Amino acid sequence: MTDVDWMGRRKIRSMDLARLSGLKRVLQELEPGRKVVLSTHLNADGDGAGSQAAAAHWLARRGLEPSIVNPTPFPDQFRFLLAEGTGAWTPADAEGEAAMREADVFLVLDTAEPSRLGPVMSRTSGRRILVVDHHPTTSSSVGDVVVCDPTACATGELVFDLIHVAGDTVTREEAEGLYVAIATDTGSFRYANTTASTHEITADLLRAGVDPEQMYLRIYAQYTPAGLELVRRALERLRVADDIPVAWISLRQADLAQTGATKEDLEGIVEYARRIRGVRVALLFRELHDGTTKVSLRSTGDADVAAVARRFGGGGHVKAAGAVIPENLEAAETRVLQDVREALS
Ligand SMILES: [Mn+2]
Repeated sequence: MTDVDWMGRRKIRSMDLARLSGLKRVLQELEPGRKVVLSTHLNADGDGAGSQAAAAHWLARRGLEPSIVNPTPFPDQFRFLLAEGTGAWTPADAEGEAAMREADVFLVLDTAEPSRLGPVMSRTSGRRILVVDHHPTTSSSVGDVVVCDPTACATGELVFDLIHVAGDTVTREEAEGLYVAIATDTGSFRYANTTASTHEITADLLRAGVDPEQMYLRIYAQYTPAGLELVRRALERLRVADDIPVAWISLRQADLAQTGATKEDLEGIVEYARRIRGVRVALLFRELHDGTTKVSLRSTGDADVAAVARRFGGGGHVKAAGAVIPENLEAAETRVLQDVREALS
């Protein structure tokens, strides 16, 4: 098997024509010299942050001027992915504000929802907005040029394809960002969105120099004593329904405050519920500062948790979704469990 053609040019991975033509249109907007603001959704995850970091490395290499400006701070855990001297800002930083003011174009990754872009959204007016995302589009989705492909396991997959459509081969730095993106969004290649393509791309990332063990340590071996204390509490709060295959964990503000755990420490907590034998829907309820409740929903079977989330004004993927419910913890639990019960029946 060869991944170059007879002229030594790297082959473009075979991909869906709609994706290919969309990525070509995105590429047309990314001419050398342009100032690009890269943004992603509130509370960037590994896919958002990893895709941004990879895109920033790549755009700089192509002679553009990328800046990362997110509605909430870039995760500390993934700062190692950024080029030395590259900042990652929020609209509250002078550098972030300046980057948005001077931007020729915004490249929005891993979301197309204006509400999930927070204060970044209002700064895009009058600029071209490019969207590269793998969430299903909704009526409120934004973007002048949009590649939105829910068949992609992660936005990182689409950024990988974008780099290849441009005729470039990923560098190790870019590959590390894309590996973080893909590994986190597929639950380390275990979730239903993991495909042969996922592994083919990942093979290319390893060939580019990614060290999987180092990535594992960066992504997962990150417990702090406070984070572990939060896990202990989460396990105490874990409940399993006796009539339906549903398990859930509920955490209060006090659980974060008393343990000293951060929002990042909540990442992966819902997995403890998902990993119980026979459970088909796993939920994490979390009391927010204003007394409302955030719910994260995970499905391990056919149940469409995105449909449940949408009923509460949220959204997401069929098997991973979320919503903020304007009720206290107990009321939110009751309402969501009722809807999940119906979704399962
Ligand atoms: Mn994603």
